[in-house]
Amino acid sequence: MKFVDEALITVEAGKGGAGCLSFRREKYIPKGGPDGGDGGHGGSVILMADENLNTLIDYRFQPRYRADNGRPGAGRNKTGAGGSDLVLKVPVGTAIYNDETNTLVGEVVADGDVMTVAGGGRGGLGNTRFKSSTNRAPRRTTPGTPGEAYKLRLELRLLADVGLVGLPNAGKSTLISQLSAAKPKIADYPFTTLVPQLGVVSLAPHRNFVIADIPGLISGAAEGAGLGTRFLKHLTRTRILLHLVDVAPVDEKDPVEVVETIADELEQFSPSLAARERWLILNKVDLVNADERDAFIDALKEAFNWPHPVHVISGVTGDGCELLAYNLMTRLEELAIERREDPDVEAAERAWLEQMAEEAHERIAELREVRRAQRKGIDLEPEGDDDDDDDEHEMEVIVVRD
Ligand SMILES: Nc1nc2c(ncn2[C@@H]2O[C@H](COP(=O)(O)OP(=O)(O)OP(=O)(O)O)[C@@H](O)[C@H]2O)c(=O)[nH]1
Ligand SMILES: [Mg+2]
Repeated sequence: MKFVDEALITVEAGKGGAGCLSFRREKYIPKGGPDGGDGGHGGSVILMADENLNTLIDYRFQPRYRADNGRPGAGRNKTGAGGSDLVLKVPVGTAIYNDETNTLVGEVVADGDVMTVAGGGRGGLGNTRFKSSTNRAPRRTTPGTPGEAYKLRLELRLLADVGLVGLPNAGKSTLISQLSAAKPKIADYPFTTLVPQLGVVSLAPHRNFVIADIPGLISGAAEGAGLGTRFLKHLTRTRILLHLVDVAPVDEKDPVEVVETIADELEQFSPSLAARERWLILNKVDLVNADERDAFIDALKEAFNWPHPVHVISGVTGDGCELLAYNLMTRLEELAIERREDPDVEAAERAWLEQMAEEAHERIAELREVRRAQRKGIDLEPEGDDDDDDDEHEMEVIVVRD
């Protein structure tokens, strides 16, 4: 199924039903009092997180949603039936923005989380409500109030503990397939991975974490080169990033420079994401001659002078991968304990996550504007067409093989 991580939808809650104007009319009771019931409440539109979903594709096909109206009240003081709520299932990790004000409405981050995004209108009052000692035959009723209506932007940001970054071909997908049961496509050309993939790394019962593989970044990614940086938003919920680098690339590029390039792209996308704990993974060591390996790696480590852990692995042979998984698990557990034990750490982490989400959201909105402007310049769009969400564009990748 196609991976879609943004969708623009309109939601409209149901109107409240009108209050009823009615008087008792019964045999032998010539002047019965008022008996008009209230209208029913309108149905609300509710989003619910469902762990079985991992794409927002359905919302591209069907962008408009309306909940039922409440039914009008009736005589004999009968309240109208309430309109049913409309429950829309979305993937876990969906953030909801009001598209007009560009503000975050909320997010659903655990299976079954619900959020009312448009509240149903209130039912009107029937004339019974207006009965008083001075007015025994009120003819007054109120109509129901309208339901709330909004234009919402849904943004999926996947939930993972560890995220992979690196150039295309660095071996990200190979590593995730080595560590987890995920079976991503692996090939010796750039942009093999077109959409994010998640893998669960299991060390023991209750000791597992989720790792996210995203499309590779290239120089200029922040301006949209290659697949661009938009998939980086899927790393904004992670705790640790792994920066993979091929230590023996066919083009013989300097690994230190390559890593700096990617770090610059990260920085341009979101400074707070770039400042996240990022481990350096020197990959493809199997390609270095066994007798030169130690000296080569030592020299590289010195050149990098990395502030966080450095691991030397081969995603293909599996060398160093088990230790990497173990150290990641241990570090994630350590971070979780720190958050649990110190409310300040927890608050700082929450602020950090929010900041990353905000920067990602802003950056992607800017890129969307750039794309829209580019398209407007290239082909003439019909007036008023603001259907800006055809990310299908971005899935078209030209692979250059030499
Ligand atoms: N010799 C060797 N080759 C590797 C290693 N890891 C990955 N490769 C090869 O490198 C190529 C690219 O690997 P991928 O895992 O597809 O790389 P990627 O980073 O996911 O690339 P994109 O999806 O294009 O961003 C493939 O031909 C892999 O077989 C390794 O540790 N050693
Ligand atoms: Mg890949």
